[in-house]
Amino acid sequence: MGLTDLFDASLLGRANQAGLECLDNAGNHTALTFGAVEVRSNRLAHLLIRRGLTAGDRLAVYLPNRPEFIDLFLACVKTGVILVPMNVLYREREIRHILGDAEPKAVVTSALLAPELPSGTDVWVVEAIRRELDGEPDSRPVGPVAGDAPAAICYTSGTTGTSKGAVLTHDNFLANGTGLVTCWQITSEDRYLAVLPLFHVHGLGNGIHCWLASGCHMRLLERFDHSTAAAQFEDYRPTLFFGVPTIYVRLLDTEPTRAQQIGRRMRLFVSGSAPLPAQVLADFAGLFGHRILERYGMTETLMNISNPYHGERRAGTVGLPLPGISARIVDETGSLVATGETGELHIRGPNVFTGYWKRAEATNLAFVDGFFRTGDLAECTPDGYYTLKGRRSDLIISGGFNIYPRELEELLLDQPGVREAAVVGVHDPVRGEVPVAYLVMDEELDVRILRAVLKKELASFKMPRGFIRVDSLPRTALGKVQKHLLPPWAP
Ligand code: MCA
Ligand code: AMP
Repeated sequence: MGLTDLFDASLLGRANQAGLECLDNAGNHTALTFGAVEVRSNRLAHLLIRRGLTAGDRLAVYLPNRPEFIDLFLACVKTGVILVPMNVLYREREIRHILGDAEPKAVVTSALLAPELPSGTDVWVVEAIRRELDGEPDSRPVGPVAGDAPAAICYTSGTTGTSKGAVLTHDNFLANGTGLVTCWQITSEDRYLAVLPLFHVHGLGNGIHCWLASGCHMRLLERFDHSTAAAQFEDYRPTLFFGVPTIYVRLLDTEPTRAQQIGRRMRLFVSGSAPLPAQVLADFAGLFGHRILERYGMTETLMNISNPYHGERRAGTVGLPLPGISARIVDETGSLVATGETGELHIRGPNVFTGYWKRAEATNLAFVDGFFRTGDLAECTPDGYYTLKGRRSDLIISGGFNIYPRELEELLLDQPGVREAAVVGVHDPVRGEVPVAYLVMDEELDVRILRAVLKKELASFKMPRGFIRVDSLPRTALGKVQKHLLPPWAP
């Protein structure tokens, strides 16, 4: 069973029902029935075939949240073409890596973003494609796609500093979508306010799949904007919302009477992608009258562990394994730890990816006894609640976006005058963490020049907030940098 079989309950079964509303930053508004979503993606699927794409080919997307992103995702699902989503904040260096690795036939983007793409890329601009689509048939293009066929390659920054493509199948997304719809009790009565970017699995794997699997209504915003967020809630009157902790911190600015009114209409707020501080959970409950449901996932595995819909949503924990998912915690030797002790979290289940694109060795290392090694440290209580206790590898999560210090350190070392570099995550009340760079220099540190160079090379969320010159980096006898001994940084 491919994903269309799951989505048909909405695309065909609710064809005449309002399904989607998209609002972009310029105020443009598109409202579509599920039937219209079906037809638009069928036409695009025919266009992909006419342009020579077949099952197994890759097609990259470099678009913000807009209806064409959904058309493209569904056209890929229907033809077996593998979607390769790219973060719109990535700059040429980051994009070049993904394109070189995934080797897509083309990149679909907008007229505005097209200049960001490396020269020599086959670029399809949605504004130009639009006219061609009118001539394509409305019907479904080809036969069914197998469940074990890849649906998407999602790039995730590895510990090596280069990002690796996680190959996620139709079955992976299906297991994730059906599990969440069941556990979070999402129905066609829900109204889902979607603000997360569709180029990451939180917005795509959870948001789009819960929408189409349940047949609820979705309002898709181009992006979350904290200055208009409360007004969006008031205007749309959602019952369902998925966010990262930064978004919930931003929502704490809502005026109390407005927050209570919004809360009265809501059914469920879910948080994930980064730790939700217990204080934010408590403050949000006081303001909106809702206890946020926190869950845990990864690009490679989609969702794994979630606090319950009914039952206790325990602060600081990510809850209990989702249906069909096995979790275990092991020590350095691979033995199971005793209850309450910390070790590495391993996950097994139908949600877990098949491996990294063209990286057999990395794939091999990622699995042990059929379990995926998450790299996250965790402990479990006797009643089965998991708490994340940090990571085995270096990772900074800023506003829900991942930053691997190693990538920044390698880039900094390429800059003239930089002899040594160490990047650390520093606590930030809104973004959770922000990166700060410590540099051993052979010459004067000119932060302005450094920033200007990095701006061209890095997505904006990866830009270090501070650049600090030090005489040397603290190291162990074996030469490993002791990041915790670096001098503190204050903004
Ligand atoms: C942020 N920016 C964006 C977007 N989001 N630009 C274009 N499109 C976006 N969608 C840029 C802004 O232009 C600005 O850049 C900077 O980021 C900060 O934006 P600001 O307006 O100050 O936003 P904020 O109020 O701080 O909120 C940021 C945010 C954003 C909306 C929370 O960080 C975000 O969308 N995070 C979600 C990331 C996500 O979906 N992660 C899931 C990964 P400049 O600095 O140049 O001005 S999947 C995952 O982790 C696993 C599987 C899991 O468990 O879910
Ligand atoms: P990504 O590789 O972008 O999918 O990011 C996955 C990582 O995000 C996980 O390995 C965790 O470290 C982190 N993460 C996701 N959800 C949570 C959560 N609820 N609490 C803490 N960390 C989380």
